[in-house]
Amino acid sequence: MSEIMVGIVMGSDSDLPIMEKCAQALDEFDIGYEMVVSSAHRHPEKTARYAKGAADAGLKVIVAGAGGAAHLPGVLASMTLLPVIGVPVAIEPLHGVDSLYSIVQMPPGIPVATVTINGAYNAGLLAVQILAVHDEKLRHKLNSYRQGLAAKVEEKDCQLRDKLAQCKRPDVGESK
Ligand code: RP5
Repeated sequence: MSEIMVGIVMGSDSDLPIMEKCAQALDEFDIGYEMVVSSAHRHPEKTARYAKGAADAGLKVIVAGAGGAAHLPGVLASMTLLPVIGVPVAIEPLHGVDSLYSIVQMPPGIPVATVTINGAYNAGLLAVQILAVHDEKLRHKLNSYRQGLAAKVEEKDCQLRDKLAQCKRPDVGESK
């Protein structure tokens, strides 16, 4: 089993359907992780304990997702020197705009790298990129991943051209 490098923390188990996408990205690159429920408001002591112990536990990056008054990523970031990536989770009634603003508006001095609303997959990829700074093998994997993205764009371009060619109207003067 891979060494645990990333802590995926979420404010509630109701965030799991979103935060699973972070785990999916990490799985694709064989990065070990743990998933934890903690809460900046409902269990601040646990949140502080986790943040303070994360580096000694061997973690290299924390990905934290929460919805509403989403203070979890910022509170974790205030108590560790590890990079923290925040995922604003969309919940009713403000659909994640509240979470986004709560996470992205950190004061100078305590940064949180914020991804888009429900952007847990990209949070996972960003964690991989951070780990890849000191891991050449991982950089190769990321390069292949990017090449795969480019290949998909080419494929879609071909499909679109084929489709357009099939429904191409006759040129002016060609009919009659
Ligand atoms: C936040 O409150 C959690 O991150 C979750 O997104 C939201 C609702 O939590 P539950 O009421 O579903 O536990 O702290």
